[in-house]
Amino acid sequence: MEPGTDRSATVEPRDPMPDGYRRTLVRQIAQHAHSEIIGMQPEGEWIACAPSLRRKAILMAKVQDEAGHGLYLYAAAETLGTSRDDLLEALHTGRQKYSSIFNYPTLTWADVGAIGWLVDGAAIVNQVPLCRCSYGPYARAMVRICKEESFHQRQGFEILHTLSHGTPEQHAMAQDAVDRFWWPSLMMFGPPDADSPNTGQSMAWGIKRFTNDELRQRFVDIAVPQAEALGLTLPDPELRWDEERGHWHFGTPDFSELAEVVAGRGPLNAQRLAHRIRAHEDGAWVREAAAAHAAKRAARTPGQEPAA
Ligand code: BYC
Repeated sequence: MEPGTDRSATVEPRDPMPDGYRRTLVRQIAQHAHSEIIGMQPEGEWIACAPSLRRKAILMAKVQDEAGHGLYLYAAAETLGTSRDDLLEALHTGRQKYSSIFNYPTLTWADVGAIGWLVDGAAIVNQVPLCRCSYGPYARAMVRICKEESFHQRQGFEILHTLSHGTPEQHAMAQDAVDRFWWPSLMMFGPPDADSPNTGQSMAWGIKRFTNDELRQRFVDIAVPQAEALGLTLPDPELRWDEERGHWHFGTPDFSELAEVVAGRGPLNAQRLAHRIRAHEDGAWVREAAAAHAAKRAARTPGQEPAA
């Protein structure tokens, strides 16, 4: 049966599946995994400068969660017959992408709040439907990830709420962060439906459950009242309640900027990738030690093959 035809059944790793379905899943899950680990960088930079011990502990836990999400997702991609080494090689050589949002700088502490509120908020809207994705291992990974993302979103909201209700300088800092992260957050949902080459087939296969524009609208509808609760404004002069549609009308993101960032020409693309490659090289000794340890254990356990 073609994947996605029976909405209640999942496709499992050993089931037969069309090559294109497998390729699309590897592309999307790998891109998702890469986003999680590259996404550790913009916030990780603020761990040492967090304004209190409590904030530091919370941020460390969040950044560590992102590493965990990367792990679940690489493991899900591996069930499709690819290897972690191949996926990382594809990231490091630019053959596979990661989310555009992580190519923007985090200039102030308020940016950590804006990432939690807007970026994790957008991620939740995108990822909750993926819990019902037709590929079982991806859907199951998303369930746990979404639970953790909710905590991330709340902590971002709380940082911004505190700043927004603090001194005038703190309020201005929160507003500036939201002004910079609003449009890039809307771009996380991808190009408009009319220019999205993959959406139609991915929806037919039950990988995506909603289009890019549908999810973008859902995100705006959730964010507008939350911005009001924060005492902050969103930088879109076109924003207005559309009585007829029952949705917030919003302006068009600059999709040429999204195309530039996705093509590798965003503000920090080169820096993010260079940092990732350096971290991978610095971690070589850990991978070697882990492999040697596994081989030693396997040699001691009769019937078990040493790890490659
Ligand atoms: N950035 O046909 P389309 C997180 C690419 S991490 C970069 O609509 P599709 C978090 C797209 O790949 C959040 N590239 O594609 C972590 C395609 O190129 P290729 C990450 C983008 O796949 C740490 C081309 O443009 N979430 O939560 O149907 C801290 C045409 O697009 C982007 C996921 O990865 C973009 N924004 O739909 C905090 C979710 N948009 O591959 C938070 C899973 C589009 O054909 N992914 N492209 O050369 C998805 O849901 C889908 O892949 C997308 C794109 C909606 C992103």
